[in-house]
Amino acid sequence: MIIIKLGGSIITNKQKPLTAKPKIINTIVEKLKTVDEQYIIIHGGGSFGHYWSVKYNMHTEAKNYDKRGISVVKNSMIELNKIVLDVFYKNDLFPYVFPASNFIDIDGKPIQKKIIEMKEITEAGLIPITYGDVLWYIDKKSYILSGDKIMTILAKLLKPRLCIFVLNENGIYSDFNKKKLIYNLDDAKPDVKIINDATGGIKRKYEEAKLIKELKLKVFFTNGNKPSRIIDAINDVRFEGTTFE
Ligand code: IP8
Repeated sequence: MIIIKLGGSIITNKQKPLTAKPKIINTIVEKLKTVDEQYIIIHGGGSFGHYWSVKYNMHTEAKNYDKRGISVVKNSMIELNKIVLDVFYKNDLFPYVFPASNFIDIDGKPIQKKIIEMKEITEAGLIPITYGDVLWYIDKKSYILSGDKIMTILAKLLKPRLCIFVLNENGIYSDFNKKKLIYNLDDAKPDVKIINDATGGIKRKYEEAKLIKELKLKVFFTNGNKPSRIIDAINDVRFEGTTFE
């Protein structure tokens, strides 16, 4: 099986609050129709969840955040998730929404049997779709759980053949300003200094990818604006993007 994370910057316009990119989502999903393997989708928050979490100063650390902030972040993620779900459904791919609160306990620990349930859902021909969200925590606190972190949580238990981060960039760069692409992350130093959202942007993705690699799993970073690259990664064809294995 494969786990694919659709980054918030590819499915939304990060410069415009609360603006999705349905056309791009659709071109990606059209390509995914050709995939003959089970997969799970995770998506990020982009100009929905991140827009509000930055406004209400909400982070990955569990705290007593503003009630209005908690509500509005959660609502906005439902809104974005619905857009994603509809695109899958309209393409005759059958999404099965699986919010993170289904498989993460109040103490932040993954609930194994619920994660295994996701695998069973894929086996029945449905596509579990989950997303970064605000989660409730002990002592009446809450925190932002990044979709990147969800990737590691699911990968640990499900041991997918591939973990693919779909970005609005070609992959991970050794120099972000010059967009110098790293093809193989094993022998290069990435430029991941830029942190432009509530959960750590590209730095967070890199940190999670390192953890996934330690599990002896294969990670790809690729550009969702060229969805055929996702398919190349799946088919193990030489592709434009970053590999970490
Ligand atoms: O975009 C965080 O998910 P990410 C989503 O995967 C929220 O980091 C609620 C900001």
